[in-house]
Amino acid sequence: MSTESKITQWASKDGEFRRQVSSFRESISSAPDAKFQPEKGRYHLYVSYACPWATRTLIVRKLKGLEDFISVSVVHWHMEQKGWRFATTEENVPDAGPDTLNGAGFLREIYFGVNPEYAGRFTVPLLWDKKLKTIVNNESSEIIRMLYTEFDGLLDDKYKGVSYYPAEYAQQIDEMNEWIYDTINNGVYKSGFATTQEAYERNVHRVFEGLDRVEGILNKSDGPYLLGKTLTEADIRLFPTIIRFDPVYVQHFKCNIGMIRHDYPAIHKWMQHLYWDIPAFKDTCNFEHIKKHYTKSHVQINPLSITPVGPLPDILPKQE
Ligand SMILES: N[C@@H](CCC(=O)N[C@@H](CS)C(=O)NCC(=O)O)C(=O)O
Repeated sequence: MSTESKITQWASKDGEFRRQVSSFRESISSAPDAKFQPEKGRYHLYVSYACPWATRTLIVRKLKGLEDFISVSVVHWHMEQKGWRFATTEENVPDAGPDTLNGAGFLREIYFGVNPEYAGRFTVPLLWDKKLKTIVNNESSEIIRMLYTEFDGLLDDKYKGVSYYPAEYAQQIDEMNEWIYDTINNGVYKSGFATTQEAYERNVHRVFEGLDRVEGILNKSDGPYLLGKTLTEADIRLFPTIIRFDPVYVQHFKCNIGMIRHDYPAIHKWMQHLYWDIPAFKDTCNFEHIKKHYTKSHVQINPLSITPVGPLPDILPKQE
């Protein structure tokens, strides 16, 4: 992406949004000759609480007990023309702050610091190596998999050997990830960023076909998770989209054929269980950042940047 092109210009000329492939694809690995060895305090995650992809990495960091191992910087929820930026101390933005590691004002400075020719988008999450002062990886689906296993040699027994991608479910998880990513995780963006009626309609129907399919799976599952009794990556990857659905995607991305709370009882129950019963999901969810980011950053969709108040509450309490 040239620095001149508009950061908010998401859709291609045909009106369809196509997500760019991530550029930094190295791995933290416990293999003896690996460049990026697992070490306490060596790595840092740059995230946005608004971003569903970054939130996956925060969920897994907490589930795996890695909070003392991997530090985090949270960007300002407002993404402007130059992309994600860091809040200054004076601004006093709740749950966001300066980049104390690299002293960057904008996330793009970190990308350019590693590669002055970098031509991609300046996305979160970004996994940073403090030792070699470089980017390890900026693809959430790969970052979470490193966290499942590669730090196990350093972790307490409680966390060791706990993988959210166990071999016996790997094939099922991969299959689910594929269509859930296409129709739901990325589907809401394809609906919301479409710039033609046709592209929007094609994609919004696919979002709800995907939700119908998930609803069917949860109805048949002996629960409470997508694959039954075991919490897996499939749940972790779906949750950040579902928790944003009613508060943001219904109105902002025009995914308004139905709502989770009114039309998808099994998905609703699954979401409420994850949020209310497992701290890794609730503690990494920040509705203020979520709601303000989408509605105030995408000025092509919402030129006055007014954030809708409802639906209230952001998530309903569990019914006992
Ligand atoms: N494939 C990436 C996608 C990450 C992504 O698209 N992040 C968005 C925020 S939700 C971003 O940082 N966008 C900034 C931009 O595209 O300029 C991943 O899953 O890690």
